[in-house]
Amino acid sequence: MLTLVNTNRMTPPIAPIGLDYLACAARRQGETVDMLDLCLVDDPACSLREYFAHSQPELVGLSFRNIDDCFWPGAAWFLPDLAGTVGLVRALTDAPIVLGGVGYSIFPEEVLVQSGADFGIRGDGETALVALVAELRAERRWDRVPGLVWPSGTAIHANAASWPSSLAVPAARDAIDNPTYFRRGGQVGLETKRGCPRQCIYCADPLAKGNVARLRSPADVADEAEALLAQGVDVLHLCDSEFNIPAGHAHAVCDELIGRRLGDRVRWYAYLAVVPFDDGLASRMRRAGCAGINFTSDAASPAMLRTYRQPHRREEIAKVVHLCRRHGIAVMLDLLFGGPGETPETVAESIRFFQQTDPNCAGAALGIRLYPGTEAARLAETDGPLDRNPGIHRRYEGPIDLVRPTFYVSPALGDHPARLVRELIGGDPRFFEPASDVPQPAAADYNYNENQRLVNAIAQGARGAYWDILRRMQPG
Ligand code: B12
Repeated sequence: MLTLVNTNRMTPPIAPIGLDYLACAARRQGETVDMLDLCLVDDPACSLREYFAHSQPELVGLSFRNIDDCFWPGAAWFLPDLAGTVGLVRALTDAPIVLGGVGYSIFPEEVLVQSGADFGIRGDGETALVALVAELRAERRWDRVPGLVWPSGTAIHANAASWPSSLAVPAARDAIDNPTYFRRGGQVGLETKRGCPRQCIYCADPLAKGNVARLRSPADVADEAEALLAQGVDVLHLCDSEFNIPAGHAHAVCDELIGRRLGDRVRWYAYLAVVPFDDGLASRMRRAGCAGINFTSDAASPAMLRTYRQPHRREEIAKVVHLCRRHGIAVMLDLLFGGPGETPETVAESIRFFQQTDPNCAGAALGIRLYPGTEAARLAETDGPLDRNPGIHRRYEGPIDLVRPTFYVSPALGDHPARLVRELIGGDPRFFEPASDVPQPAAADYNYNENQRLVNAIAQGARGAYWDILRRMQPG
């Protein structure tokens, strides 16, 4: 018997869809699976004690979705909480403990060591978890478990990441309490693919999901939407890095949803790259139920678009906004201020351009969360070693440790970069502006970590992507 534990307690709560898939896949292989969802209980330690007083699983799997909130100046870090949960589980059961999830997969060795777990699985969990259970029962050949990371003596061994090229993800979605997540979280996730081939210099997705898009069959995606609909969940958020990469698959998924008349029964939101996007895709997405798109636009200054390695030109940003408006799709543009080479002039240039294109809203994030091995981390070092780099923003002392939330803001933005960006936005209500240069309690920002405004709005019936809920609450 296997016990899966969701450790993510952030609010508004996001359904742990990875665990939904894992439990369903393991049950199909004949395993008995218990689910312990610490997000939906009042006292996690008490729930763990009660559970292990009566259950003796062979393996306990903990999911670790977010290692931090990726949001400056929030910079909340969740590894100490995970280590606490591992310690408590260890005290309550002799079963080995395995970790998984995106937060784990970005830093597989560091999180394994610092949390004290026995194993980790980097990448997809469906096949790997069942393979681990099989090895625990038989020869214990850890080298045969995809993505497995494990300590042996003073060394850490790591198999190649578990990124199977053919995706057979179960579509039942019946292992977690999706209706409660819908009621408290306002939308529930659904994947059409995994992995991202784009080159954005700052992104962690290729580290956790691989840099090849691995596609699900459109029929499976539609089956899953129907399974969620049958549970009363009719607002979805796609969990693809970018829905339109590759575009052919996006068209095929939309056709399947339209063919099953799901477009009339569900509303959904997605992240998209600015290119490729055209009238045909916008129209299909709308007919398939798409209510809103968040585009990874990053900047409108040509210099910063080049730095971020975005393949689009700013004219294409204006085009996608226009197409969304024409087809009645709400549109958010995501901006990332403060990358290497950013100056007050490039910030002003981007803001002016976004104001002219007139999206429903624009998220003005400030500061790049640096991940090891990314081009952003390498470029940041051109301002000097990270320990003495004037662009580094962090809330911890001592040597630079990228496992902890560590951000880069171009030093050319001065000592108060958030104030500068806010002044340039000039109170335009379409922007979610950087909160402040220091964290504020109950800040009215668009960090979805402990966002009480969102929690309240959802409790009062708001549904949809969080940006869509928040922008409807913006003054003006
Ligand atoms: C969609 C999405 C959102 C949507 C979620 C919508 C929804 N209803 O689900 C929204 C916009 C709400 C959102 C919010 C946030 N997100 Co987000 N999100 C994503 C995205 C694109 C997909 C996540 C997902 O569900 N994937 C699909 C599931 C099936 O995959 P999975 O969870 O990884 O599970 C698989 C494996 O990891 C593994 N696995 C999972 N658990 C376990 C457990 C065990 C034991 C094992 C063995 C394996 C295993 O097996 C699963 C199946 O193969 C990812 C990036 C990405 N491409 O993954 C970012 C991502 C996870 N988010 C991120 C962040 C930071 C956040 C926020 C904190 C941002 C903020 N400050 O507001 C919030 C947190 C919200 C919350 N309550 O947790 C970061 C996390 C990085 C980090 N440093 O930790 C990511 C990686 C984006 C990024 N590149 O920076 N997010």
